[in-house]
Amino acid sequence: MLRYMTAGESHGKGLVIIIDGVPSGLKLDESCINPVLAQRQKGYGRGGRQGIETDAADIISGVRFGLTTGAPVAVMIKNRDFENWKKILSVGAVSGAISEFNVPRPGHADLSGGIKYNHHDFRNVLERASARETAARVVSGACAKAILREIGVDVFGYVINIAGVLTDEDTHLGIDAVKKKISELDGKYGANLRFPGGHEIPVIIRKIKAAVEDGETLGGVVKVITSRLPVGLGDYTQWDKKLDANIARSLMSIQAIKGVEFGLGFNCAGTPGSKVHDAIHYSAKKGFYRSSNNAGGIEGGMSDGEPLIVKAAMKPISTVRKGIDSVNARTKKQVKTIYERSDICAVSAASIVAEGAVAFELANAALAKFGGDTIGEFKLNHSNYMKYVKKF
Ligand code: EPS
Repeated sequence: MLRYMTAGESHGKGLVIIIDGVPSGLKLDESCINPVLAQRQKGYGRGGRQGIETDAADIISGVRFGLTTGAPVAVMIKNRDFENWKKILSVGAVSGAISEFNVPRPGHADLSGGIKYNHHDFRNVLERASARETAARVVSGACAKAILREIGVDVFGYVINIAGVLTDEDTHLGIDAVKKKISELDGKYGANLRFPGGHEIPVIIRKIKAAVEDGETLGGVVKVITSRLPVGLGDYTQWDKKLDANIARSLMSIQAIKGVEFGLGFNCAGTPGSKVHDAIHYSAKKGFYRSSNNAGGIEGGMSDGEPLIVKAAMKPISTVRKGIDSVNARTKKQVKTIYERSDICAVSAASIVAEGAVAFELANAALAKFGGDTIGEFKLNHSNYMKYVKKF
């Protein structure tokens, strides 16, 4: 079983992730992780913090001579901003007054977390709840993608909607064509939005600029797709083995995600059954296949052999410069929230995090199906299974 845990505060010394259950013999080094960390930092609309950080993975265990050993993989990412927060985030006791963060931001973990853990200084909550933690999470995604690559599976996350400006230009494109289009558009506009609709990018840039001026923040929708995903990952026989359930849980655990849908998703509810369900066909070359993919590649909690299609909606970031009504937890006075610094729009970053979350669940399901001690065993079992599927 593949699992991970993270630790670390947004402005503390750094972030740590331990990934357990990585098979031995997997090629893994910092060069598999750092490009993804860099991607996560990009995207028009990110705040001043990204100018301070240059996220870099430091692998501290589980890898020898560029190959995993089967032992837990531990990775550290330093927070460069810690230099500016040494006193406020000190592990040891400090002398002198430390200013408290007493006004909870609606939409953030501040108030519920403060009540739960008895912190009137919400700094103790927000530092851990912060989306800074997603830097550590993409490490597990990069590791999962390296596992999936061994059996030819690719996973890609991108953006299809920012603040209501959306595109469906990706709908009939495969993963490679979507990647190519995004790379061309990111090169052309330099906004790194990971958005595949050329006409809409200037509109989105204008919207983000307006949000900066208005002291607002913006949300959006990310989409994750796959290629060459084998049929039969996940399981219909028990609730906690269902692939869609596990992917939904992983996506919902990402900061600011408020909704997840597979394939036709919520639109299934108003469409008749004969139009929702993907008719089954067979050809000697392709085997069983579908002429549509409203299921988003998952039926009965298992991959059905079609590409996975899952979307996640991100709410606007809850640190809003124009302020929102709140209450000072010490004085109980009604006040506006206080603004330190924030991103305006981080949907493109969320698409990288979502890609990693989906990859993680797919790698976990693939290891459950094909065996997870060594990469050699994993690949052999996958290849035998694919021969069996072809003959079925
Ligand atoms: C975040 C607030 C901002 C974001 C941060 C998430 O940090 P700061 O308060 O330092 O400006 O930049 O995200 C990251 C640092 C990151 O690397 O993604 C929050 O409150 O969630």
